[in-house]
Amino acid sequence: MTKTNLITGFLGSGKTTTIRHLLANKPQHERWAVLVNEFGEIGIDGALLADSGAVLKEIPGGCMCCVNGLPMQVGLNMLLQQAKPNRLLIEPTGLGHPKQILALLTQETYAGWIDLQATVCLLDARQLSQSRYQQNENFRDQLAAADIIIANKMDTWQPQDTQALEEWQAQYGDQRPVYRIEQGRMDIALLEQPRINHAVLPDAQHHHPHAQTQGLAALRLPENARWRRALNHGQGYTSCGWIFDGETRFDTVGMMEWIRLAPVERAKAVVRIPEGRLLINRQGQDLSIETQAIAPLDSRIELIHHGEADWNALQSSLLNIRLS
Ligand SMILES: Nc1nc2c(ncn2[C@@H]2O[C@H](COP(=O)(O)OP(=O)(O)OP(=O)(O)O)[C@@H](O)[C@H]2O)c(=O)[nH]1
Ligand SMILES: [Mg+2]
Repeated sequence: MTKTNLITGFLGSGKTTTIRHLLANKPQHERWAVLVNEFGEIGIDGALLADSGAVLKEIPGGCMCCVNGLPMQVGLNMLLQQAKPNRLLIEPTGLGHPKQILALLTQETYAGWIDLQATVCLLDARQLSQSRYQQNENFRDQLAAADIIIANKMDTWQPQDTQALEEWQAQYGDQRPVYRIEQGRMDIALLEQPRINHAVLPDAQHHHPHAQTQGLAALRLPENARWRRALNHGQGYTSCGWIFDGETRFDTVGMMEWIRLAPVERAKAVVRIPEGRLLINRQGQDLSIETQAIAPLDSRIELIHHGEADWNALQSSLLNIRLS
């Protein structure tokens, strides 16, 4: 049986950062796998987790109603049967609703395969006092479905955020533990906690058409194409992602500035630069940048915003920071 944890949390709360931390601290003799589903069509979290020593399966372009279908099950079955991992960590999209995925994991089919342990929900306490998050059904349901709450990004909180967290815990905590951490550094032993919370969640709203979803096809470039873009929308959010061929290189400083200044809520990129690879991850003002000497096979960029953004204008400036 594969011990399995769902790692939930709203967009940019620190799920991938936490999974990277957990993988870096896993028992050496154990094989771990990660199943990651992103809202954006161009998968980037996979690249962020690539060197972490885990067996990785990415399912891009979705929200729960879609991933609960075939791609999710195929990905899950492949991981369980081929990799036979000791532990599986599942990162659903930050805009996902946990009900469907918990229903899938507790299906009879998986009874002999999956030992479902604690569901861990990442929370950025700053979001508790913003009505846009408070009123978001996914944000609330992710917290309601959790066994363990990990309040991340402590370094960024003001006294009113700590107070909002304490108030939230008193009102909705339901005796569940809330741990305060930074940079996803949660105690790995918490994963062993049992799943005890069987909160009855409402069904997710299913009215979010995927007009331009390209699914797995977005991961590949058509023959002879230098780049393509893919859009997704749902739950009041839109995403625009670009994938560029392995020959395309970007100006390093230009790319960092483009990501920093893009007028969107969430931005991620793994791109080829003259020095090798540039990884940029931005949620609001939280920004992390890494460079690595090994060049990536292609370049991927993903932006996510609540409501519409001027993707064409962003695309024009992006195309201008390519090096010839
Ligand atoms: N200041 C600060 N930034 C953090 C912390 N933890 C994560 N971040 C940053 O927050 C951003 C989002 O982190 P991710 O781990 O990618 O978040 P995620 O929940 O996986 O995001 P999605 O998969 O897009 O929903 C990144 O820029 C991280 O570097 C923290 O403790 N403090
Ligand atoms: Mg992530």
